[in-house]
Amino acid sequence: MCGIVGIIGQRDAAPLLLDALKRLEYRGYDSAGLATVDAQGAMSRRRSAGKLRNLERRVETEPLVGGTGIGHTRWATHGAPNEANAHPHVAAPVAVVHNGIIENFRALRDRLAKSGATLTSETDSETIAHLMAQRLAAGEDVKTALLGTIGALEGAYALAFAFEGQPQLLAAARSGSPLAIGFGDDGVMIGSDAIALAPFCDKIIYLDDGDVAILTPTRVDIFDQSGTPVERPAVAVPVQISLAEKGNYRHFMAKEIHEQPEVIARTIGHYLDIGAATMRSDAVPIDFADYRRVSLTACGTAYYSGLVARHWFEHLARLPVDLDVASEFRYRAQNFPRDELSMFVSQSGETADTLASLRACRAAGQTIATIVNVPTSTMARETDIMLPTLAGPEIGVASTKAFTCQLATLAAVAIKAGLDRGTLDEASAREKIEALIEAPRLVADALHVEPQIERIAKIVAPARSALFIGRGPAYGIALEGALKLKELSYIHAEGYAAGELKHGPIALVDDSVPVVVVAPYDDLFAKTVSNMEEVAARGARIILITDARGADAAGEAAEETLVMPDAPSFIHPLVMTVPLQLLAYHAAITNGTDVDQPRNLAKSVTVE
Ligand code: HGA
Repeated sequence: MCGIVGIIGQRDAAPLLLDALKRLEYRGYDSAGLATVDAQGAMSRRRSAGKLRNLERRVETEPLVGGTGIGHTRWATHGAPNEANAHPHVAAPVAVVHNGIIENFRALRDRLAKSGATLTSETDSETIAHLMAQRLAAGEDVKTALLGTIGALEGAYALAFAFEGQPQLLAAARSGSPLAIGFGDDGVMIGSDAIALAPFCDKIIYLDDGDVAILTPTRVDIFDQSGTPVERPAVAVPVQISLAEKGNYRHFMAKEIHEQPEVIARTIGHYLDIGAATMRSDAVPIDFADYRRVSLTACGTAYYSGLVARHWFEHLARLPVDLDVASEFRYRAQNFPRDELSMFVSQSGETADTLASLRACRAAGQTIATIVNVPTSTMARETDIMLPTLAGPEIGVASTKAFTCQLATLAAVAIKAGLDRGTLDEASAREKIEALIEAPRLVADALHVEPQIERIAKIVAPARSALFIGRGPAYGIALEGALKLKELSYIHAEGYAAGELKHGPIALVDDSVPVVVVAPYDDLFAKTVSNMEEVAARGARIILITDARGADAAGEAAEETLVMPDAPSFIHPLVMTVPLQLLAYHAAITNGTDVDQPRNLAKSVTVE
């Protein structure tokens, strides 16, 4: 959340900064701003509320000169998303852009106000510019001032600074929120992630937590918290990152939904020897026989992958799973015994709560395994065992292909756990592996229901409220379906365990509430159908998502039935996810909402 860029180059910085910000807009898009410093040292700033294109227009009419500059695209945490709160914040001679939350900002604001500073925004971030400016005014050099400033901050930050009067200088710091420095033909750059820097840089350095950096055109000096110089390795920018384009699709989300057969296949190929239908022995370097239970922690969509995976681990490996959302788990983590296995799931590998949970488990002496889509991310670097999802860059804010790749990875890991623990014999493991190998083909088949879903989306789109129900592995999928619909179309949607409906939410049901029933033909099918009948009896408009056998056995209650390809029950969650993604997508199109950048949301949630 919040995208940060900076550059010291030969050409005008503004177009490059805007270009890099476009690649970061998925991290926040409620306002944006730039500050540049020209060759004489004069600083200018442009900021705009709303999307980045507003800033672009502003810069077209009021151009910015200067080869050095910083930029920001914001997802507001403190203060409304208006121009005054947009970054960069300036306290002469300092301009700063910030990603994160300064938790002690009230105390800092009070202190600054008492010392005569005039704060012009409601943000926590502006305090950083003033703290830095006061230290420089007191005669400190930039490095000392920066170390002193961050010493006063509590919370999380990635920071980039530019300085009036210093056209060849930028500074940066990170704690909690990610930050990278890149080197390219256009100069030296700062960026929140490799995606921002990919077109400009071949090599990047990731700052570690606590690092500060001083950048000039010819050198980058990095120091740890104590001011001691440190070296951080330069890594090549992953090539696939530069491929983050929409292609012929109208939205990134549509492209990402349709990419699923390919990226699931790629992910499965990492864990399974497809030809031999066996596990790749080195892909999951965990011996699950060593553990009596595991914890599984994630946020949002990734948490729902955990909900499905808990079912797999408990059924295939008889391994109890303590599943929690990371924002709760991080405050429980200290209660877990040493020598246990903690697993984390995150698309970006930067999710603040999940990262904090990971660190709490590490401090508690646990072994850490992380399922992550960005192999260069902080979580990927801090984990003991990295279990990659190979979904490629996911730009649409609502997660689609990352989710199904998380499911594919967790399915493979659960099979491994069953083998390790002797709860899954070779023949049963082979059956599961063969099922998983079928997933890309069946997901591709599932995409063929799109024309029918476009029509059904017109039933759902006008609704004020919708319910999604499922049981067993389909419960997590129902929750994910409800989350997708609310994220994209702003329709209130509740996901519920089908058996829970009668304990409350059934009170919501009338003929204005579509109820989406996720019921593949499995052991729990008949139970879910009973729950479907209960809502049908109360007038609900039912959309049943099932397969051919389910459609035959379901009776007449559903107004619409979406028939998914027949699939082995193990991979039902992967197949059943597709129509829910398409339903949310087409409901959003019908309602005219912004599919790739839904209101109030941002990707890569780097604040608590
Ligand atoms: N707290 C700052 C930055 C917000 C942020 O990093 N969001 O992800 C603000 O509200 O401007």
